[in-house]
Amino acid sequence: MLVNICGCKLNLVQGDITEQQVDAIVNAANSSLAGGGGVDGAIHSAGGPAIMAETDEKYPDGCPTGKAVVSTAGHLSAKYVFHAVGPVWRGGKEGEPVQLQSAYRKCLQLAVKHECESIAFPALSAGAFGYPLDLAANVAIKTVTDFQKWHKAPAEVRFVLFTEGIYGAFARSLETQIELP
Ligand code: AR6
Repeated sequence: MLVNICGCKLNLVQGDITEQQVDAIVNAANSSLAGGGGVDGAIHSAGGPAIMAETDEKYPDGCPTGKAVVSTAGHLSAKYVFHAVGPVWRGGKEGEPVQLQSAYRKCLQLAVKHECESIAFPALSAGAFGYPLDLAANVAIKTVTDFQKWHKAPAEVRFVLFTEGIYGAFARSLETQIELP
């Protein structure tokens, strides 16, 4: 599903984020940048050890929740990996929506700073971190569309959703948040 937001593309696809041809791929990391399962495991496995070597050296204290840091993409075709730390879901009253919005925004800011035309996001926090899928999709879509409206960048934001169910949740959220032609 592809829509135009003030001249920028917002694209929803079902697939594996490590296979995307984009300038920056976003990792769903944890605050110690220690690696793990899900997207994190897939990115380190496909990208090779250069990614962890760089994050260990540059960010020995890790990355706080709601922030993101940049590294090489190793063997991946992207130029960069942005390691974003979304919140662990604790019921929704511990600041999770603001933290999730912030994690997306930091990545979008990094994309502008590093002159990335295209960036691919997974559904941050919606796996091991337990954020309810529909709520996570609403935050993700709202944050990206607001950013593209204000900054007219990045030229393409692609959400890469792992299953039909996750894709469906994002597609429903997008349909309700924007007026489709
Ligand atoms: N491509 C795209 N999406 C994927 C892929 C993939 N290859 N693999 C899983 N997903 P998660 P989180 C989906 O758990 O919730 C790790 O252990 C998945 O179905 O990767 O932010 C880290 O080290 C879900 O919809 O990230 C952290 O400790 C979404 O990506 C923790 O998990 C996010 O799931 C982060 O948890």
